[in-house]
Formats: sequence, C-alpha cells, structure tokens
Amino acid sequence: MTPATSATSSSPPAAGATALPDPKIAMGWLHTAKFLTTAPELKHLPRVEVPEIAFVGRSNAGKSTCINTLTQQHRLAFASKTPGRTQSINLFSLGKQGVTDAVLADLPGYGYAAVPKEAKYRWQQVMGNYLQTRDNLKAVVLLCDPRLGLTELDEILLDVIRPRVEEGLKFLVLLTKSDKLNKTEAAKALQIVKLQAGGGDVKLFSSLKRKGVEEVAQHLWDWAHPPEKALKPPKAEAPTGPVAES
Ligand SMILES: Nc1nc2c(ncn2[C@@H]2O[C@H](COP(=O)(O)OP(=O)(O)O)[C@@H](O)[C@H]2O)c(=O)[nH]1
Ligand SMILES: [Mg+2]
Repeated sequence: MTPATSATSSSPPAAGATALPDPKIAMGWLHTAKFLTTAPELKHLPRVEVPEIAFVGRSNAGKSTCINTLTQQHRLAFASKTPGRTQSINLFSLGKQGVTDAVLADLPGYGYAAVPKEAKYRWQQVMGNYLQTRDNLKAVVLLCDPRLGLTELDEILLDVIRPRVEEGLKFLVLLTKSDKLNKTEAAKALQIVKLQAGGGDVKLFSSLKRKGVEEVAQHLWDWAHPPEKALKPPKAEAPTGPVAES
C-alpha cells in the first residue's frame, strides 16, 4: 500500500481547494476498522488521543449501515431492523499496521417514539455531554433520512455543536437512503437541508447503491490526517552587502 505521505494528489490544489486523497487509500484505511469498546456513558469511554469522528442521527437513519459500508465490514456496527436498539456509544479504531490513528464513534440514535421518556432524557444528556466535552472529537457526521429532513432533534443537535463548529469541528450532513428518491426529489431534499444546515456541507448518500461512499471516505481520511502545520521558514538574514536597487 502506498504510504500515507503520498496520499494527496501530485498536482497542487487550486487556491482554496483541498486536495482529497486517493479514494483507494481512504477505503483501505477504513477497512482496518476494529471494534474498540462500547460504553453506556461518556465517563466509561476510554480517553483517546487520536482524532475521533462521530456518527449521529435519529434512530433508523442508517448510521450503523453507513459505518459498515464505509468500513466494508458487514457486521461491524450492528445494523438493526428494530429502531432504538443501539443504546451505547460504540468506538471503532482505525489504522494501518495495528497503529490506531483515528476512531469512529457510533452514537445512540434519538427520536424513536417507543423509547420511554426517562431513557430519552438520559440519552439527550449523554449525547450533549459527549458532543460538548469529548476532547479528541474532530468531526461530526449527521445522518438524516431525506424523506424526513432535519427534524427538531437534529436541529437541537446542530445548536449543541455550533460553538465547536465555529472553533473548527468538521461537520457533514449525509442524506441517507437516497436510493429511495428520484433525481428531482433528491435535488429538492439537498436544497432544503442545505438551507436548514445553515450552509454546512450536505451530501446525498446511499449504502444500498454505494452513492457518496468514496467521497465520504476521502473526507474522513482528510479530517483524521490534517496536513502538518507548515513550519515557518527561518528568518532570512539581513543582507550584508548593499541591496541592489531596481
Ligand atoms: N434503502 C436503503 N435502506 C437503508 C440504507 N441504509 C440503511 N438502510 C436501512 O435502514 C434501516 C436502519 O438502518 P441502521 O443502519 O440500523 O440505522 P441506525 O439506527 O441509524 O443505526 C435498516 O433496515 C437498513 O437496512 C440505504 O442506503 N438504503
Ligand atoms: Mg445503529
């Protein structure tokens, strides 16, 4: 496998554009995902130094299926036909040669009507706590069923993370199950959710049709492997001789 350093394209990106890695590198990296741990609350999660990318969204939005598709592992994150089943924060480690360089977090879904009130409240606390205080949280992927659009609970979540987004937290909305929409519906959903997300990045995604998979993989890689901060070149020494005038 090509070393990570050559992941960016060889030609320099246009001004303002980010060079995304080769999708094969990003997909190969995601395929290394391994179950790390599961925890009912933030305080039970291990401290992790590497960047963490959280998948959030309503119950049944397609979070677990999305993680399975991205990691090309059918049963990594438990995708359930019964909504409201994922009750814990599940972490998956990523990294070549057994060296973890990022973590994916599958967060419990919200908004499932049949969950008792107290459980709902508890989860709001857990989610809020996680999103506000998890130190190594680098990016949030919000999954949303485009037939529902962003619901009130999604908007609350957006409000919770807004201050961190302003401080550099990466944020992406995926409109899942886009295979269920025709082209016109998909374009309309994209437009509406873009407005709702206040200009944030929104993409159509389908695990079934593999739409958007490689592009999302590239973003995850990019977030987890930010370019090294360019070292400032040493100050040029003051010229000793007379400076030629032009
Ligand atoms: N048609 C379609 N169904 C999907 C897609 N992704 C997930 N699903 C289905 O949506 C349901 C909920 O998915 P799951 O990943 O368990 O959602 P979670 O509760 O957010 O983790 C399951 O029945 C999945 O098979 C997709 O891209 N297309
Ligand atoms: Mg799930």
